[in-house]
Amino acid sequence: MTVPTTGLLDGPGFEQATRSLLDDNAELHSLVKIAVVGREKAGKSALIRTLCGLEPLQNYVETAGIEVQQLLRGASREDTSAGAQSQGDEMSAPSTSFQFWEAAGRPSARFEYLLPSAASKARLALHVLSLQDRAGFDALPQQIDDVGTHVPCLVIATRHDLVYQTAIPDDELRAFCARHRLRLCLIGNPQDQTDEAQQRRTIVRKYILAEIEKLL
Ligand SMILES: Nc1nc2c(ncn2[C@@H]2O[C@H](COP(=O)(O)OP(=O)(O)O)[C@@H](O)[C@H]2O)c(=O)[nH]1
Ligand SMILES: [Mg+2]
Repeated sequence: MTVPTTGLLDGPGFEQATRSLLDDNAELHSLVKIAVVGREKAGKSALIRTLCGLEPLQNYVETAGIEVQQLLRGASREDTSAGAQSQGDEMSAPSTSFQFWEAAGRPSARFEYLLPSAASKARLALHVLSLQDRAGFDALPQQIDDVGTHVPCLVIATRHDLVYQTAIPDDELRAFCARHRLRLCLIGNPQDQTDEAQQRRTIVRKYILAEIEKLL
C-alpha cells in the first residue's frame, strides 16, 4: 500500500519536518530511505509513481521542494504459487517500507540546498536520467559525486520506449556505466492510459523493485 505524498518545501520548520518524516514509524517496520535524483523532467516522479503502483498524472507537474512517497512492502510474493501471477508485493502486515525522496531537479542554488536532505541517511540512490537529455548524461558524474559515492546506486535511464528519439546511444551509456562500475537499468515508463503503457509500467515496477532489493 502507499501513503499519500508529502510535499516539503524549505523554510521554517523544514528541517524538523524532514527529520520527523524520516523517523516516523521507524520502530513499527524498517524504513529504507531511497534518494531519487536527476535533472528536471528526467522522469523521477513518474518512476516513483510507477514503483508505488499509482496511476500516472495526466499532465506534467513540476516537483516543488522535496516530495516523499512511501511504499509499504510485504511478502505476498511468497504466497505466489507456481504459475500464478503475483497481484503485487503489498501485504497486510508490512515489514519494510520504502521511502522515495525526490528533490526538485533544477540546477539552481535551491536544488543544491535540497539535495543533501534527500541524500542524507539514504541507503540507496536512484540516479534518473532521460535518454533524451545529453547534458544530463554529461552531468551524471557530478550528480553521483553530489550524492556521495559511498551510497550504493542504480542509474535508471528513462524513455527507452522512445528509442528512436534518444540523444544518448545505448552503447555509450553502457560503456560509461561499466567503466564506473555503475549498475544500469534502461526503462520505458510511458505515462499514458493505454493498455500497452500500463503493461510497460508493470514490467518497470517489478524490474526496478527487484534491482533495489539486490542492493539492500
Ligand atoms: N514516454 C515516456 N515518458 C516519460 C518517461 N518517464 C517520464 N516521462 C514523461 O516525462 C515527463 C516528466 O516526467 P517527471 O517524472 O515528472 O519528471 P521529473 O521532473 O524528473 O520528476 C512527464 O510528462 C512523464 O510522463 C518514460 O520512460 N517514457
Ligand atoms: Mg518530479
